Amino acid sequence: MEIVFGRPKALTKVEFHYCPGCTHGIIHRLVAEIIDELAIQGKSIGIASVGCSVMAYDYFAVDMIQAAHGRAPAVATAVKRVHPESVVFSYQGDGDLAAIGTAEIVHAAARGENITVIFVNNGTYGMTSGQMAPTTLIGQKCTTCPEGRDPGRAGYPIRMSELLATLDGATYISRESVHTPARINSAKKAIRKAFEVQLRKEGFSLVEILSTCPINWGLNPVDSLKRVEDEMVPFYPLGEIKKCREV
Ligand SMILES: Cc1ncc(C[n+]2csc(CCOP(=O)(O)OP(=O)(O)O)c2C)c(N)n1
Ligand code: SF4
Repeated sequence: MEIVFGRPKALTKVEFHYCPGCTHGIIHRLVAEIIDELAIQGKSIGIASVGCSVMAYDYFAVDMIQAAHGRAPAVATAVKRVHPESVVFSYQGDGDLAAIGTAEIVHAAARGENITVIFVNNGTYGMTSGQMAPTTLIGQKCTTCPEGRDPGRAGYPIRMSELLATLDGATYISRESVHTPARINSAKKAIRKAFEVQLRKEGFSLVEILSTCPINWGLNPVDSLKRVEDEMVPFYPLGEIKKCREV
């Protein structure tokens, strides 16, 4: 019998540690499928950040480096400049990329570094137990804002993708989600485009993916997917924000 669905070659056999209902695992799989389809496993180098995905270095069957909080785009810059024929991607949460790593991501995009960023936005600091992130929605409860995020005290959530899209150095930016099968397919297409931009040496590409954190949101996996649709998507609209050249 022909096997039509299997584990991507670009994923190791290590079992994910993610909580039930966490969509980090789906996103890992999509990245790995694209690495397989583009046949770039041998020349891919991933930069894991901090946060729940810190152990991405155990999961992707490619060369991996782990960067301190927020510094993944700077590390990716160095790796790509030293090894321009490699395919370099960072995998970063919103606490990592949009808080302590704001400077690194903004300047990597502004410089038009030929790297690909996978930005996983779950609106919270997942690993450290659900503190407020720059992306936490107004009114969203978290351990450091138990009454819900109050803009008078904590300001407003940042739409990182729109912000980065204003930079001339950014070539391709899309916001995706993985809360339905159709959205998973769309996210996969965007990840492919982002890697293709890098392969064509056309500059900085980033795919933001709205993701769940059931354990810290205090919701079951099904209600977490519903929350993405009902609460996150209205504030973080899906689709390509900066289109690349179509080939
Ligand atoms: C310099 C530094 N500051 C703080 C931390 C603690 N820390 C580890 S993970 C994390 C939150 C990460 O959240 P996010 O990037 O949103 O990823 P998630 O866990 O939600 O996937 C923090 C604050 C750290 N590791 N390094
Ligand atoms: S804490 Fe949240 S982001 Fe981390 S693995 Fe669990 S559900 Fe996923």
